[in-house]
Amino acid sequence: MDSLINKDFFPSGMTLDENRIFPVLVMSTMSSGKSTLINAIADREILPNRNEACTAKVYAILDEDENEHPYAISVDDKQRVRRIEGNLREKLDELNEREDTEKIFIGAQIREVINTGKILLLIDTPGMNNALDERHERITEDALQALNGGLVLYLINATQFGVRDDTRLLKILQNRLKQTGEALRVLFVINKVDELDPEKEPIEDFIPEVRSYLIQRGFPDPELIPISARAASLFRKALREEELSRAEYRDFLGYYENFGTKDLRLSSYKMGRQNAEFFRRLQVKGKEYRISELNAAIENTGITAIERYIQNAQIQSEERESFRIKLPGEQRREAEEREKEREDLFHLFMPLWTAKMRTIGIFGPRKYHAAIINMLLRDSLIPEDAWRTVCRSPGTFSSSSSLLGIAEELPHLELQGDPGLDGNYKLIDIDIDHKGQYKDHCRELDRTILGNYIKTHGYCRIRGYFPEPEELNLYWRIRSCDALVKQSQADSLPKLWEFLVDEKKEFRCTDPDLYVHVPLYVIDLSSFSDRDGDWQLELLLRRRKEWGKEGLERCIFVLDYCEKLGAEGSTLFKKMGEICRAFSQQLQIEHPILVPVSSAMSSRLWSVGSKEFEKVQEIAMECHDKNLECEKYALIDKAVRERMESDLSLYRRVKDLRVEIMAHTGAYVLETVLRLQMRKS
Ligand SMILES: Nc1nc2c(ncn2[C@@H]2O[C@H](COP(=O)(O)OP(=O)(O)OP(=O)(O)O)[C@@H](O)[C@H]2O)c(=O)[nH]1
Ligand SMILES: [Mg+2]
Repeated sequence: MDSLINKDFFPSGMTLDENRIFPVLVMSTMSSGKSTLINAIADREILPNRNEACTAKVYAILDEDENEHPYAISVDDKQRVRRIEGNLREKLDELNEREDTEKIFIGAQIREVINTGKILLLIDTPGMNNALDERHERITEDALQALNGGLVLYLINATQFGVRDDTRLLKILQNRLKQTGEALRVLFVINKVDELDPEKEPIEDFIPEVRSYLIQRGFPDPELIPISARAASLFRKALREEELSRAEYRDFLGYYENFGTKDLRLSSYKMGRQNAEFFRRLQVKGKEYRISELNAAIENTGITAIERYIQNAQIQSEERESFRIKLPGEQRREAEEREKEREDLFHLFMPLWTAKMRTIGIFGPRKYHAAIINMLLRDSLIPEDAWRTVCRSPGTFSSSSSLLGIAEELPHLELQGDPGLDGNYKLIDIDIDHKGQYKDHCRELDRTILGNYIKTHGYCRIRGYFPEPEELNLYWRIRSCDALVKQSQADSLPKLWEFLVDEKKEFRCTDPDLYVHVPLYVIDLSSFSDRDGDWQLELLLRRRKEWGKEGLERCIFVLDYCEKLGAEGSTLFKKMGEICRAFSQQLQIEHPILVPVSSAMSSRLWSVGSKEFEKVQEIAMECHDKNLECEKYALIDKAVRERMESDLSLYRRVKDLRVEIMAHTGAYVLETVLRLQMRKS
């Protein structure tokens, strides 16, 4: 079924999912105690109630389970909304009088009612008295028309039973029920029962009388509960330790006499489908008992309290969200805050590959970028040894430059890598589910087996399912793909991958940065100043020719193998200086982005489970001995550094030793820089 209340009951400026609302509308003739009853249920004096035509507008109280501080939102006749806080009682009295007020929404906790999938909306209406104000009838009728389902509490004033206005109002209710059918239920509440004179009009006579009156008016099986809303509201006020006025105190005493100590137990008179004959007498071993008396006795045994308790526990075990009325501005603000929070958390818990990213190309003279890729993937899935095995096995070795591509078929994630000067290898096809189990080709695959697979099968597709934030299919395809040249006309990268994988073809690749948005160039920092360094520079100069100066300036230079440097912190500092000089003198690049890392350490850390304290501690000691604090020496501009600092402080909130060391390996710095570069590209 659709929503129980029409959307147009709410002004357009207010966001409430009407499908989540369970409406309970209270209606009656004038001064029957509707507002008093609602105040008693809400356990606070929030609605205006007086002994004269009082409620003039529709009041709707939204039960916000977590909200201890009521607030209101007024809607005027032009559907403008305004939030009201502070002394609500006074302000609501004022709004009640104003001509242009149309409806008032109140957000307040109704303690004894627990919201489930639907949220209670208690609606107070103006009491009908045609002689006084015809508008009241129309307002009430409109509110009733908004209900497609839910519950109507129809109050019958015991002191004015059967007046003409009641007949009219019952007719209106009945017309609506004909339209809604079963979805809308009605409970008849006989109020002011305390005013009945027990001598002249005993309650057990009065209730059947009301019942037959309702049956005559076309309600064939009415459910009835007699109450005293005023007594309830005064007892609750006393419990809240609020000051009672003199009149209230007088009534309080009288009510207490009746309800507190003696035997006026109205709850035992509730008349529903099951106990319609509560006034009937039963025989137990020849002695007569009234059903209502037995009900009262049952109530007193405490069993019903347990039942209510069980019911509440059952309801509370359901998953519930808190609910609040929102106005447009607040909504926007909140959405922004939420987005910000989400983004922060995202940073904290999501590895880079789930971020919205573009193609990252990994370049550099070294063949073994596995550790760097593991670092970015926050995993150790790609076995370093496996790469070495593959690359070194004769016959699969090619002298051509080829491209290592790690791609995910979702459009926002691609990783490509250049394995260096040589390397012609493919990986296997494995499915991994989020529990780390490998399906399809190979079940309990460990990293060595993965290596062997790479050797024999020639290519690999690893598909992982990751549970958060939504299920992701992550595909990596790692294979030789010189094909990019031949297939550069191919309209989409995924198609190209498909082609390559299916054909198992090998092509030469001359333009590996074809699809790269953010180039990541890996330098071996530990050997940069010896002969190897000259060779590395030589390669960089070649890149400069291919990519131009801007190409290199776009690059993030990952200075790897920091763990191999000397233990003194100044060593890294000195090395950074050397690199900067070389960049400026030989490549004419003044402000390169330089991120020192230790991919080996980071990769090792990712391979250690977060619960393997001993291993983590071992790595921590090693980092400490090596004085490894890569994050301190990154050469990045000020804004990036600030972002990095705030990211790091966020990471450090998770007081986990692993996180702390991971920061020292430069992993998070690299992620931050990458994210910012990706946003720019
Ligand atoms: N004796 C007695 N008086 C009650 C009871 N409930 C409410 N009253 C009194 O009845 C008067 C009207 O109560 P309201 O709660 O304003 O009634 P209402 O139905 O909201 O009135 P309108 O909004 O004008 O239709 C007040 O003086 C209440 O104190 C009750 O259970 N017993
Ligand atoms: Mg009222």
